[in-house]
Amino acid sequence: PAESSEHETPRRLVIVSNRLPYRFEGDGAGGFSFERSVGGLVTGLGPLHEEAGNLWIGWADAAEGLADEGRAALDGALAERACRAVFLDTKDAKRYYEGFSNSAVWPLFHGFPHLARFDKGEWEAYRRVNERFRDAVVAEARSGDVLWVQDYHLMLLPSLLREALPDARIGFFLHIPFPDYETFRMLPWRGEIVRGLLGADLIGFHAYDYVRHFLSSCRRIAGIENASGTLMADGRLVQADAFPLGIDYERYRDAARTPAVRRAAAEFAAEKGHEGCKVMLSVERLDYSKGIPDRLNAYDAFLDRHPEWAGRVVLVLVTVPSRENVGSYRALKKRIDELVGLINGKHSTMDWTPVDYYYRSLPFNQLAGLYVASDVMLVTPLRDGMNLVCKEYLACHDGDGGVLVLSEMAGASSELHEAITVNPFDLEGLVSAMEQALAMPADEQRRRNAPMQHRLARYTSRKWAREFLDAMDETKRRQEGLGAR
Ligand code: GDG
Repeated sequence: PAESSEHETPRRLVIVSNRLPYRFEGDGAGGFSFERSVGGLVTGLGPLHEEAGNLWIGWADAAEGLADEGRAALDGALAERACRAVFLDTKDAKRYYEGFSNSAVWPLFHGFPHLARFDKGEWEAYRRVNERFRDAVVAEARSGDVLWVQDYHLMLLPSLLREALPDARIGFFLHIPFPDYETFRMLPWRGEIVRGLLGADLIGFHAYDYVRHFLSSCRRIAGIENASGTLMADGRLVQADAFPLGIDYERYRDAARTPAVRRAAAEFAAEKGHEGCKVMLSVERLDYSKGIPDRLNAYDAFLDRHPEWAGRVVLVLVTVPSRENVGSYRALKKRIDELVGLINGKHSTMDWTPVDYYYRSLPFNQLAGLYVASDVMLVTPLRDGMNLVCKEYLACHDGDGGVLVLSEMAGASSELHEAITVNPFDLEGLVSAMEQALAMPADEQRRRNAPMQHRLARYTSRKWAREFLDAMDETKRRQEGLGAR
């Protein structure tokens, strides 16, 4: 009987994340231009947001400096796109985003504690911003809505919402790793974060390892035990579980077959003089978690040891600008610029440059064209919650070869074991992986890719969202069965 009306009238889904799924710019005359944002989160949730009736609430980061009138105009334009903006105080926004989120949580959760800064003022701004988000969500929420909070910027929001809307359906998904207890305990506000998350009914992670880490922190920090991921927090049943995010497989598979993408791939090879070269590709936000210098050092060592590959291989390195106001990102950019310069200076010949380097974001067709044109995809992060680039590459090579070299530190590696797996800290291992990838026979490439492609085609981002939302329904039923809220 509990099944009843739930499946007859779909509930409205309210997605809440740091950023909205659009970038926008004012034209100075009260109008705005919008462009879909780039990033893992939007790739995953975009298709769901586009379904009728759903809503996305996020920070209007480009709205600073807009007067009330401008904000009203922006609100109107966003409403047409099923979005609602949260406006933040400029100083708080900086301390919350560049500060606590990206200078404390991001480095710590990715296992770079030496890069983490724990600043009380930034923590307080993080709390205030989470409260601003609570106010924005409460102003929009209708009874029956599913409130789905996304990611590490908003870890206090589930419990803030729970206080304001005790009966709400609240889900939380973390897109980055949850670190082991020994790392997490370094955070001065670890108790507040754990309790903040426990305001949700369902807490999702990309991988079981992250679930285990979270549960162990609940036990050791808050004294809350669990049975198979079920916890009791303040007398309320909460479930933690793994939901590995997939991609919109058909979109990439089909894009790879369009004339525009085929043309982009062919032009790339011809114009850059890469004909006759094997292409190794890497694409990511410029981020220290992605292992870019380690990969470049390995490529340098590979070229040292394999002069026979001179003029026959090129590494296309696409780094997308990210968090440029955070010091550690600027330092990394400098280091990568230098390394690319060193490698090209050392190995180039008059008609061959070993690293083809881009520091910008590419339009979708060009990105897909690059995937198609590449013989080897190097995805070697030092730590990555999931990583979608490796999945997109395989989808663009549907039914075909192409070699994926994948870090065992990416969440995706637990699903993609037919790839060449590497420890990204092991220079020798990276060099051997490059050798193996460049020499792999075509039939072996296809044999390895087929089962991975099959899995990715089945477990799409839409399926991910559906499973998460079904698990929320299930959690609610169990709560009702217990007579708990
Ligand atoms: C976080 C977690 C997790 C990249 N460059 C361009 C471009 N992209 C698109 C890719 C892909 C997305 O951005 C990147 O997603 P990733 O998953 O690889 O990495 P993060 O941005 O770090 O995402 C990650 C993810 O959240 C989802 O939960 O997997 O672990 O760190 O879709 O295609 N798109 C275009 N031009 C580019 O230059 N158009």
